[in-house]
Amino acid sequence: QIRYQVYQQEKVLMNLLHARDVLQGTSLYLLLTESLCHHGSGPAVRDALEAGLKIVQIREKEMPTQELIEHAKRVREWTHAAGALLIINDRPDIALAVDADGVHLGQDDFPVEEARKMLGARKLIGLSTHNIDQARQAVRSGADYIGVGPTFSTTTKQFTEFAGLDYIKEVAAEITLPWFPIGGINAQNLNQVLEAGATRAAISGAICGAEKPHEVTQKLLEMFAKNSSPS
Ligand code: 3NM
Repeated sequence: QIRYQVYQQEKVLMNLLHARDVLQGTSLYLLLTESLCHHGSGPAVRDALEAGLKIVQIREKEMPTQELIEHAKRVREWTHAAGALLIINDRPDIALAVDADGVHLGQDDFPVEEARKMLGARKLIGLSTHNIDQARQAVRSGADYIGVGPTFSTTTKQFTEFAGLDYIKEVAAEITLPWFPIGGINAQNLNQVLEAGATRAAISGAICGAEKPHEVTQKLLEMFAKNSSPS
């Protein structure tokens, strides 16, 4: 019995180390949304994983819960097979149900501290931030990574104000958690994001909506590799 418990604890620790290692070492983060995908979200995410993507967030604001669970289970199989992390937007309960690696929260969702009570140390918690005060607060709250945006204008989410490249520069100067610029980023403007001091980015429309998600993912990964490794 004791040996089994030790084994279970080791497994949890290994998963935790693995998830944090993958997060630390990854540059490109995909937000997967069915309605944005040119050929459906299944082909888009499989294509991107095949090209080397290592983190996928399922972001489905309107999908009914049972459908979302079934969808997340399929993406969980594909991400496992690719050694990639799976994050669920907004829903710690679904992250637990499908054994995802973590949850991504917005400023008005579950507070990080409350989500941590549900998920424990085992799961990653990401938080969207839109200014440096929110970024500092995210660090204090115990988030594992932060989103930093919106960088450029985007139709994927409605915003009235843009944090822009200046916010990236502020974060680059002081935040040591893994952080991902987000909002309207694509292969045409990624270099501006990298020049502002980022080593990572989170992207939805430019990959999901691409005619060839594999090609775009490969191109983005090459651009990151030419820049520098995530630190
Ligand atoms: N969050 P795309 S910007 C979901 O700034 C989301 O927190 C943002 O999609 C933030 O790559 C954004 O298609 C949209 O612009 C990201």
